[in-house]
Amino acid sequence: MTYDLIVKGGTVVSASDTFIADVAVSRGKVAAVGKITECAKRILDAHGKIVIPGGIDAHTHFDMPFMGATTIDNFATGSMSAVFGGTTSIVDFAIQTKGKTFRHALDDWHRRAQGNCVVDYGFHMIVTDFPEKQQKEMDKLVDEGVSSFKLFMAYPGIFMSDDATIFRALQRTRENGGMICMHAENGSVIDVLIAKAIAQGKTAPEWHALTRPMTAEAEATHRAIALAEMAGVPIYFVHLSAGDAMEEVRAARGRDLPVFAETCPQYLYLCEDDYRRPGFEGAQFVMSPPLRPKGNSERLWKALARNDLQVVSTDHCSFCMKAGVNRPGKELGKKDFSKIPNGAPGVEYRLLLLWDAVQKGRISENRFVEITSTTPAKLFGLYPRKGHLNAGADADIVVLDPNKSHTFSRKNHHSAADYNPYEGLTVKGSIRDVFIRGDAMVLDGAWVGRLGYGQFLKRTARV
Ligand code: DUC
Ligand code: ZN
Ligand code: ZN
Repeated sequence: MTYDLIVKGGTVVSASDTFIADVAVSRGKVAAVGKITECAKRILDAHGKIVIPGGIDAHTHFDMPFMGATTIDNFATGSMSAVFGGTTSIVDFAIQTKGKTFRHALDDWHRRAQGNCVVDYGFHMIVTDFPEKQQKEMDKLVDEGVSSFKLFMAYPGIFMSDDATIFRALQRTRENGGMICMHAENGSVIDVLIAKAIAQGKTAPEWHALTRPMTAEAEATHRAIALAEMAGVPIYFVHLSAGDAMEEVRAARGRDLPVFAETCPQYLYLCEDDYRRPGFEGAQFVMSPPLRPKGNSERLWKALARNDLQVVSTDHCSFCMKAGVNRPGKELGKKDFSKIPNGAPGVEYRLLLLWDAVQKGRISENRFVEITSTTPAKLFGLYPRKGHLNAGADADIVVLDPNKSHTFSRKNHHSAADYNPYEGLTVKGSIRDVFIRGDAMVLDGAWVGRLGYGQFLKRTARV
């Protein structure tokens, strides 16, 4: 037997175990894990290195039009950024245009991704309109592998759905096995607070945070849990930022409700003070929900360790600070924080930021794999194809060098964004090699892959 690849002698970390082993790959799949004595076309030495399943980022926005701007990262640059950060699969958000079908949006997003995306990709569908005919279309999408749907309780007039619409969508997933992903912030209250702040001349970036209080997130989280409970279905909260919202999730899970939530590295590593950086620099961090006051992140770290939060995704949504040709940037909101396009880059930094948390003893190495790969695979219909390195899984393999440091900077990241939210931060750990379905994309930190290599992931419905 000659394998295509053996990753030799690394410390293999799974969601449950850590052990030294060889990983053999044949025809794009993990063929065996253990002491492997057979030959291979390629042997990669991984002694002293960490070998993990490729990261799965269940929350990216590549090529996203929003608030009068479009993200600088399309599926080519966004996925390059992902793969250099050890993420081998993403689930991005297609956006339904009001009055149009899901199909229309899906075709559009397939066009954006196909031939460009390096990593394997699936889609969630952002629901902006949900009349009777869309309900039937929702069932079809689930059958086609687009099995999750994002609804917004924020952004009135753009994305926001009322409670009746949310409840109808939740009820439908009881029939079709889809999962509702919720952006939980009370958008109506936030709009009142924004209007008041602007009328009082409070226009600087920090007012983005001050007009989107924690309670607005906690209230919406509580309400959405109640709606899901009445519909009798699971619910998943995206980009949970506030400790108070986390407590709502925790309480619901304590009542054995199928409630799940992700947080994002920005809510763990940055805080509200970052909005007060000199000049307009704070605009880098304008995203929704906003960064929270110092001390909040400690609550999220504890919740992650306790499994009150289950996933860390990034909400990568990379608007540039400076405008480019035909491409407005965050400067749109120089005189009014509410016009700053919401979002920041993140897909490339997630694994190393969280590996740093392993070094600091915040989470175990197994929990690190669980929240970055195994659980997102399970919740979003990618398991057992992805999310682990047992025989039969896709050979999405990341080799991490735990002894080499990495300094985050816009000068070395692969996103096209003109800033890095973690500029200058050094962590212990570096992504050395990345394979997707057995093919090398990054070797020794250098690009060896092919643009457009990524395949569409037809995801399964909930079981
Ligand atoms: N939040 C952001 O910051 N950007 C895109 C959409 C969202 O919900
Ligand atoms: Zn959102
Ligand atoms: Zn998002």
